[in-house]
Amino acid sequence: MSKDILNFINGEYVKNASGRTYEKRNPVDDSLVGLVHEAGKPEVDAAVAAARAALRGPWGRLSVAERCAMLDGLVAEINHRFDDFLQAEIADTGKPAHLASHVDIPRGAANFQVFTDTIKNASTESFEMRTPDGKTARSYGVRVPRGVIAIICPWNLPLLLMTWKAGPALACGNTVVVKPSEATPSTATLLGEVMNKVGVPKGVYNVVNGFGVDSAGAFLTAHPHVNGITFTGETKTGAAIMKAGADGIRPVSLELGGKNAALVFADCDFDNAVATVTRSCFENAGQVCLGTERVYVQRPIFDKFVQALKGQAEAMKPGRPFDKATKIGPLVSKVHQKKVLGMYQKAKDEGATIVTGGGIPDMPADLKDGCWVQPTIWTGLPETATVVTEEIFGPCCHIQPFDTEDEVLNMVNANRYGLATSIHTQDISRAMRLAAAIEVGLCWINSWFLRDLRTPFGGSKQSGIGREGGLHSLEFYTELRNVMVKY
Ligand code: NAD
Ligand code: 6OD
Repeated sequence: MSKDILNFINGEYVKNASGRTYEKRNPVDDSLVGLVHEAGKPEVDAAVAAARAALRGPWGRLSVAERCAMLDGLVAEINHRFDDFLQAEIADTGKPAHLASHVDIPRGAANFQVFTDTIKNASTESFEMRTPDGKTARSYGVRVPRGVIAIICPWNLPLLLMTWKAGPALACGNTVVVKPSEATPSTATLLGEVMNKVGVPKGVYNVVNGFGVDSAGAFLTAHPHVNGITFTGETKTGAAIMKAGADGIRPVSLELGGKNAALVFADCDFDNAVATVTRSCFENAGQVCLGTERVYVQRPIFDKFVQALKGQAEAMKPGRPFDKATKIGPLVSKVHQKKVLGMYQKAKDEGATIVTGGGIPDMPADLKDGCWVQPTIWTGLPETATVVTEEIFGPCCHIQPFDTEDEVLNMVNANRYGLATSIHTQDISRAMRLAAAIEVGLCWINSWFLRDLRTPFGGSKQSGIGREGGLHSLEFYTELRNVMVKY
C-alpha cells in the first residue's frame, strides 16, 4: 500500500476535493515514495483563510518572547525526530545520507533558531523633536508582521530552503502557506506534525502540495489575501511570480538561478582550490544554486588543475544514500535528468572537449532506473557556448584558461546571472579587489558555501531581488510602522 502525502491546512492533514493525486518516485531506483494529494483552488483558499484567521488568533497575541520560545521548541522537536526528517528528505531527493545529515536537516532546524535570536535582539529607531507649540513629540518604529506569507520552494535543498523562509516569517509573527516543490513534498508536510506537537496554533503553518502553473503554486501566488510572496527557484518562474505579486501590490523576495564562476589563480593553495572547486561543482550532484558551472584557471596551472579535477570527478562513486562509499546521488527526477543530459549533448554538439563524463554511469541492475548522470568536465568551448552561458543545475563544469585579472573579470561578468562566485588566490589584495568588482550577491575567497546566517544572502542581476538573512530578513517579513506621540 502506498503512503499518502497530504496537504496540511489549519492544523490538520487533509485530502483534496478533486481526488487528484500524483506519484512521487524515489530518484535512486524509481520506487514509489507516495501518492501526493494535489491541492486545488479550494484547498489553497482554505489554507490562506486559515493563515489569515490565525493572525487574529492566539498566535497574533503572543509576545515576541513567547513566540520565540514556541519556535525554539520546534528546533528541539526537529532534532528529536532527526531520523524521520532524514529518511523523508532522502526518499524525495536520493541525496547521500552524509550530506543530508550534515547540511539539510541541521540547517533546517538552525533556520528557526537564528531568526528567533534575530527578532529578539532587533531594535527600531526613535527620534525626539520639539513641536511648534512648544511641546515635545517622539516618533518610534514598531515592527509589525506583514501578514500571510506564501513560500514557494524548489527541490534541491527542500527542508533547508523552506525553513530559510518559514523561520524568519514565523519569528516575525506572520503566518505561512508553503508550496513545496512537486518533486520534494515530504519534509514540509512532515513539519506539520512537529508544529502540532509543540503547540503552534492551527493555521499558522500550512502546506499545499502540487505544481506551479494552473496548480497550487499559481493559485497561491495569485491569492488576494496573501500579503507577501517569497520564492526560490528558476529565474523565469521568478518573473511569473513577480507578475502575480503586481496584482494587489504584494512584495516579492526572489532567490533565483545562477551561472556561478570559480576563479583559480596560479598562486592559489592548489590542493585547497581543487578540493573546494570539487565540492562547488559536484556536491548534491551539482544541484546547488551557489554551485560552480564555470571554472576559470590561470594558464600556468591550467593543465594540472584540469587533471586534478578530473581525478576528483572520477572518484565520485554514485550509489545508494546510506551506502558509506557513496559520494554522489542521482538527480532529483527523470525530468531534470533529461534536461541535464540534453545539455551534455549540447556541449558535444557545440564542440566541447569532454575531459570526463558526458553521459549516464553504469549502474547495478537495482539502480538502473534511477536518475543518474556522470560528473562531467568540458574544456575548449568559447564563452558564448550554451553550457557556458546557461544554468544546467547538474554535476558539471566548463574550464577556461585565462592570463590576466582583467580578462577573467570581463568573462565572469559577461553573464546575465549574478548569484555567487569563489576566488582562489593567496594574494588577498587581488581577492578583495575582485570581490568588489564581480557582479554577484555572494563572494567566497578560498572557500565555498561557508555560511553565517546573520549575513545578507541573495543574487544580483537576474539571480534575484532582495536580501534575506539576519536583520535583512526582517525587511521582508515585517513592516516598520512609525508612531508619533505628542506630549
Ligand atoms: P522552479 O522555478 O521550476 O520551481 C520552483 C517552485 O516554483 C516549485 O515549487 C514550482 O512548483 C513553483 N512554480 C513553478 N511555476 C510556478 C508559477 N507559475 N507560479 C507559482 N509557482 C510556480 O525551480 P526548481 O526547478 O524547483 O529549482 C531549481 C532552480 O532554483 C534553479 O534555477 C536554481 O538555481 C534555483 N535556486 C535558486 C536558489 C537561490 O537561493 N538563489 C536556491 C535554490 C535553487
Ligand atoms: O544557505 C542558505 O541560506 C541558502 N539559501 C542556500 C541556498 C542554496 C541553493 O541551492
